Amino acid sequence: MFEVKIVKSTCCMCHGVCGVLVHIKDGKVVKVKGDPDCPTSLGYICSKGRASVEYLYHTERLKYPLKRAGAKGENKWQRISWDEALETITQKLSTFKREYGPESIVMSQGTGRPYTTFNIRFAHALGTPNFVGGSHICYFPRLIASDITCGGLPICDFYGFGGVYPKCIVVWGCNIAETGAADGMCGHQLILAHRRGAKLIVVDPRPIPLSKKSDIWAQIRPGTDVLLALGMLRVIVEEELYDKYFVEKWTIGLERLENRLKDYPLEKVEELTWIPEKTIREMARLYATTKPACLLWGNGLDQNVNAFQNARALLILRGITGNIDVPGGDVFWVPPKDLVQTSPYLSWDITLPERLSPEIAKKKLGANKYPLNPLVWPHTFYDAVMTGKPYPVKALLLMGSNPLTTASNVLKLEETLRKIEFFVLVDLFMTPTGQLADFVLPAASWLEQDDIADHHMIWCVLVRQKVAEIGECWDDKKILMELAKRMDFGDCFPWKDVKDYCNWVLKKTGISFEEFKEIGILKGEMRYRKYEQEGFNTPSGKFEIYSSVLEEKGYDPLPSYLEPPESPYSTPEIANNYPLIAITGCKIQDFFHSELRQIESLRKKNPDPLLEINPETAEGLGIREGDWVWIESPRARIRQRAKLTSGMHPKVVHAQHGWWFPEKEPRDYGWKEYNANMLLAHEPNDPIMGSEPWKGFLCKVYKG
Ligand SMILES: Nc1nc2c(c(=O)[nH]1)N[C@H]1C(S)=C(S)[C@@H](COP(=O)(O)OP(=O)(O)OC[C@H]3O[C@@H](n4cnc5c(=O)[nH]c(N)nc54)[C@H](O)[C@@H]3O)O[C@H]1N2
Ligand SMILES: Nc1nc2c(c(=O)[nH]1)N[C@H]1C(S)=C(S)[C@@H](COP(=O)(O)OP(=O)(O)OC[C@H]3O[C@@H](n4cnc5c(=O)[nH]c(N)nc54)[C@H](O)[C@@H]3O)O[C@H]1N2
Ligand code: SF4
Ligand SMILES: [Mo]
Repeated sequence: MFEVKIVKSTCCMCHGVCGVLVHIKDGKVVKVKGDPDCPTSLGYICSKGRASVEYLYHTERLKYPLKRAGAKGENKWQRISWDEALETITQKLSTFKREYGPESIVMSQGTGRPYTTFNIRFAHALGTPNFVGGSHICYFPRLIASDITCGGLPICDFYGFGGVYPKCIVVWGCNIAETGAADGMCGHQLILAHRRGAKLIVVDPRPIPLSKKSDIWAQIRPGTDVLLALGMLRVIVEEELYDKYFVEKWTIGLERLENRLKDYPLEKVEELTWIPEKTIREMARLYATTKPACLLWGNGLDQNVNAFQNARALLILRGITGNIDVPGGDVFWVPPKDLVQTSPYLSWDITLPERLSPEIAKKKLGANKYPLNPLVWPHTFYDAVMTGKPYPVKALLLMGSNPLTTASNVLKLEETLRKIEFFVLVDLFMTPTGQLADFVLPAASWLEQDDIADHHMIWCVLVRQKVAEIGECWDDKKILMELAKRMDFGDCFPWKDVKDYCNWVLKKTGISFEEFKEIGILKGEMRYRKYEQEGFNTPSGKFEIYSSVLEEKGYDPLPSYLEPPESPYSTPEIANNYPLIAITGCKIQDFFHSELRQIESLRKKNPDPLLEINPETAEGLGIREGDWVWIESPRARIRQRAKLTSGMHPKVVHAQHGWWFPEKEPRDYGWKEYNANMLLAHEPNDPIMGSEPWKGFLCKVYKG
């Protein structure tokens, strides 16, 4: 009989925020359970976390480096050693750098991962300003709007450090109570906060578990959130429900906002948002008069032409009600002291001149297009590869993304990936995107990594421990370190190995990584109302209702509304033929974007892609539960199975994203026939961030 050894770690089957106990028997991981002592998750674990063991030992994992042996996309591969892979990649990249400049090499990744800062560091060290990603449709509209409005990202204070819990919670375009975790928070905390008796307001076009429990559910027309927020602001200002002391002392621009609000009478807001005026008034009063209140926001706000102004309006709601940085409100976390979380090479803003030569920073692809977006807008990258303008783009180093199934304009992307001269992908599995690569390198899963998990800089860091090794899979951090050493910038990665790096992060705290493994967590010491000592980190030092940064960049300094570019109001002639409004890619618990389709326990529960549709709408179209249906947008059509969903708005449907079929014959794994991303438009988009209307475009549905 072997003893079961239990190791404390932090799950990372999603963004990773849950403390877990990894059970090891006879040198093998046998179970992963929630850790009740972990304060971020309190024992919570979701279906993905439980499936970690299946994921770790999955037979289809990539286990050694692969080099393309046939034509691109032909699915012929040759096994090679790490040495050969790294040597060839180094030679290729060095040649491009020398002959075409570092800007000819593009770095990219998908969603945020534990190695994100390493990746950006690599880009800086290499000297390329071109880091391509989906920042514009995820998180960054909220992050950058927060930076310029109040100098940081406010996050719900569910933990009671200040002796108070939220008494009113607004959940706006965010479903983490169901999906599990996002943006540094575990959804379980939201459920607990609600159980403590807080009032609950939900703004979501779909019925979600929390909308059923809410005091008010605003079933909004997709893409009109900024209007609803302006309506609420109008009530709050008119009825003088705002925090007069805070507004007077710590904000600028209320008068100008008052003027702007005149353009948004509640009848107009009601007509366009589909939320009755009475409900808007109730929401505004409940939120503004129940203190403290916090507001949790999500992807439902990021993916439309109003993304940036949505975020601005929701920040102003928090600001004028005096809920910023107060116990139980929306706070700026204080991360643990003395932890080296960043370095001169680690910054979201890869174009900061002191980090990159100003000459080359100016060469960022589309530099003037969306100056507040630190990343390159993907479509500018596709154009550069296809046309060779403004300069030749030769290589793509893509870590952890499957954009053929998660991005938009995917047929153009496919051409781009075929055309680019050199394409390296790092992933755990072969994917549709991987099919087009020249090299595919095998990455380690979270159970094969040592790390200090920093969760978007919240109030603590947690330990992640390496407990397994699969084939020749490498931690992404190690891959970048080793590649940097072979290129000419090893000095920017001055660590012997990943453990050495972990010790470097902890150095100033006085504890070693070995000691940290025992402790498991380091906490920051929370302080509230920090602005009273430090002001807000904005040009005026105040909370900027009227944004000086937006004014300077030539954008609207106050929230304003754009009608979705494809809607019953803006394009009635298209709506005649495409009468329904589609939202896409609302996350489900069992999958992470395009991932985990090959994990049997999870796939069994979700064998096919689903379209959520109101039962009466379905009946009118002759569609029954489980029928295969066509979903057609003005751009393409795909097939999914109907899931009749009572409570869904009769005019709105939801199509799942990220679908491909690992079990189908490569080469294409069926990604063009079933995935909602085929339907998307990428233009017109948000003027500030380039956010695209993936939630809220026109479609029709019929039996197929
Ligand atoms: N229609 C529609 N599309 C959407 C969305 C939507 O709402 N609607 N949501 C969007 C959002 S919010 C995002 S963030 C993007 C995400 O887009 P992606 O990041 O492209 O999504 P994933 O499917 O998670 O792809 C990640 C790939 O990385 C691999 N991977 C996982 N972990 C690791 C790791 O540790 N190291 C390495 N090297 N590889 C790893 C996985 O196997 C997978 O193949 O999708 C977007 N796509
Ligand atoms: N299980 C699981 N967890 C995940 C992920 C995953 O793929 N799977 N992905 C991770 C990532 S990268 C991210 S960014 C987060 C995202 O997590 P969330 O922020 O929860 O994002 P979504 O599920 O895309 O959308 C949230 C809600 O917005 C609603 N919504 C859609 N359109 C609108 C609209 O126009 N207005 C409003 N008010 N609401 C709207 C949807 O109905 C949905 O319920 O989740 C992370 N966590
Ligand atoms: S929510 Fe995320 S971190 Fe938590 S158990 Fe699920 S996959 Fe793991
Ligand atoms: Mo995301």
